[in-house]
Amino acid sequence: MPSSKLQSDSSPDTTSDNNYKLVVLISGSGKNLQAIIDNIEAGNIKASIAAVISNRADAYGLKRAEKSDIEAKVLDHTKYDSREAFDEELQSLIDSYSPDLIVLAGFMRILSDHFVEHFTGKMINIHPSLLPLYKGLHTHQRALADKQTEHGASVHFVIPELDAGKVIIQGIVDVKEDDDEESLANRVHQIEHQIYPHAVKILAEGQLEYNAGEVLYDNKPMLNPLKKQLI
Ligand code: NHR
Ligand code: GAR
Repeated sequence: MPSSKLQSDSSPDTTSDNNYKLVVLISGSGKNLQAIIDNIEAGNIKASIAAVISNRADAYGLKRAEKSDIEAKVLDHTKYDSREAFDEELQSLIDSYSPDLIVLAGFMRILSDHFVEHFTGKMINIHPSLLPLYKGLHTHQRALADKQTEHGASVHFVIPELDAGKVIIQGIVDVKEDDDEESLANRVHQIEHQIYPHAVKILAEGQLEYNAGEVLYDNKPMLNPLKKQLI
C-alpha cells in the first residue's frame, strides 16, 4: 500500500461525524461566525457550515467564510420591493442547503412571521443583552443608562416575536464603574464568542433539542437557561 494512503488512513477523520449542517446568516463583521468556525476546525463542534449568507455585500464575515473555504452568498435586501419578497428568496436559498440549524450571527434584518414559522425550532440568534431585558437595538447604551451592575448576551430560539424565544444560554459580565458603551460591548463580545459555540455544540450533539414547542436538555425540559460568567 502506498505510504500516502497509510497516512490518510491514520489522520483524524474530520468529515464523517460533521454531518450536522449549519447555515449562518450575518450582516457585519462576523466575529461570532469566526468563533463557530474556530470551534469546528478545532474539533470541538461536530458540524459543518454549508453556507454563510449576508444581506450586505460589504460584510467582513463573507471574507472569513471564504478564508475557510465556506460558500459565501449575498442577498441584498435593498434589491427587493418588500420584506416578504426578500424573506421568500432567503427562505428558498436556505432550503437549498437543507440545514439542520440556521444561526443568526449579527444578522440585522427582522424576519417575517411566515419565514420564522417555516424554520420553527431550527433557528437561533445571539442577542447582546440578558433577555428578557433590552430587546431590540442599542442594548449596551440602555444597560448603562439604567446603571445595571450586570449585562451580557443571550442565545435564544427565534420565534416571530422579536428576541422573545426560549433562551438557551446566557453569558454574564459585570458592568464596571468606568465602562462606556465600547468597553462594555467589548466584554459582552468576549462572552458571546464562548456561549454561541457552546450552544451550537450541544444542539449538534443532540444534548439540546427543540421538540413540539418544548426545549429539552439531556432529555428533560429545560427550566432555566445555562449560564456562564466572564472570568
Ligand atoms: N426576526 C424575528 N422574527 N424574531 C427575532 O427574534 C429576530 C428576527 C430577526 C433578527 C436578531 C435581532 C437581535 O438580536 C433577530 C431576531 C435586527 C433588528 C432591527 O430592528 C432587531 C433585532 C434583531 C436584529 N433591524 C432593523 C430592521 O428594520 C434594521 C436595522 C439595521 O439594518 O441596522 O429590520 O436583536
Ligand atoms: C454581536 O454583538 C451580536 O450580539 C449583535 O451584533 C454583533 C455581531 O457581531 N447582534 C445584534 O445586535 C442583533 N440585533 P459579529 O458580526 O462580529 O458577530
